[in-house]
Amino acid sequence: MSFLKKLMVTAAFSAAMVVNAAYAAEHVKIALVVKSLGNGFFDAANKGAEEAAKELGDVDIIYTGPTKATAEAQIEVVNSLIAQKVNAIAISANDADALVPVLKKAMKRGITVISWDSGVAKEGRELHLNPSDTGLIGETIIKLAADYLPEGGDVAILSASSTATNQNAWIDAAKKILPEKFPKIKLVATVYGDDDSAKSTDEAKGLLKSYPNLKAIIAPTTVGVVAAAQVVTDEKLIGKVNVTGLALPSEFKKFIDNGASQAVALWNPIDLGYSAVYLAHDLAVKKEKAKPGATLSIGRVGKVTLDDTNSAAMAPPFQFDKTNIEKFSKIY
Ligand code: RAM
Repeated sequence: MSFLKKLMVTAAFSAAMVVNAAYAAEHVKIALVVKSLGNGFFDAANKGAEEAAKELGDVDIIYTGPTKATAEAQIEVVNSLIAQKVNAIAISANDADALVPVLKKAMKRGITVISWDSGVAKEGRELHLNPSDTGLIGETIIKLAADYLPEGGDVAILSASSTATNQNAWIDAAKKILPEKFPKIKLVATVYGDDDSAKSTDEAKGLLKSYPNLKAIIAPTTVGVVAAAQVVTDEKLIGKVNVTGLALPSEFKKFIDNGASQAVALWNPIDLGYSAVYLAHDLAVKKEKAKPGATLSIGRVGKVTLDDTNSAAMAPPFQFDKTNIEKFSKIY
């Protein structure tokens, strides 16, 4: 190789090195850790995460989670993200406390940690983003059943896992307002389908068997609500048992159409993933600091203000029924 050619090759090589180094230095690796993979709700959140990454320009998203919605499996996932030296972890937790030690370890190594959707206890993250106000969701899930039970009656809850922070908080809130606001509604049982279709199906069948007078199944989980509506459909109980709760319109439209459900609710999961990435990014690049009272940007979704536990809520949920589910089912 001539001297000149050698010089050109070396120059091109160094330029590439500089670009790579800049890329590595500037790109913020944000891991979106979900309760479990294969859940359409989280896939929709990931769409929003990718949208935020594109908009921010300097973000790479690592979408990850265990196959089963357990804290133990998520601890393994987090350990591997620490080893990969990601810049930020945004987690929807399967347990508020069990993940604290591993997330503390991540923070000690300089990784920004936030929780979203399903929270981690205060000491295990910098901030938590709730989809909506917890009390409002608790009231909404009962109202969704009560609206179609003017005479009142027995209802049961089919939840996700028994340690899920978000569902437990909504159920607590629902139980609190029940006696005062919905005196004719009687909550006879709460069971757990672990955000697993097969387990949720079994639990829904069990409820119908144990409580023959059941008027509604309330499933505050997008996985459980589909399983319950399918069981009510298969057991020819449409018109007798109303299935309601939190559902992804794209997965649930057929059960509004066939009458297994009158109405369900949810916030926008795309916006939730988008907002989580915005927050994780701004903390990771030190543009913002998480502290009580701080108002932080969530891009096109707006702004949130942190409370004294460094938590905030994104937006109120929407209700879906025959009049609008078609439209929303095309979005998420
Ligand atoms: C399931 C998950 C998620 C919850 C939704 C409503 O997909 O449990 O955490 O927010 O339902």
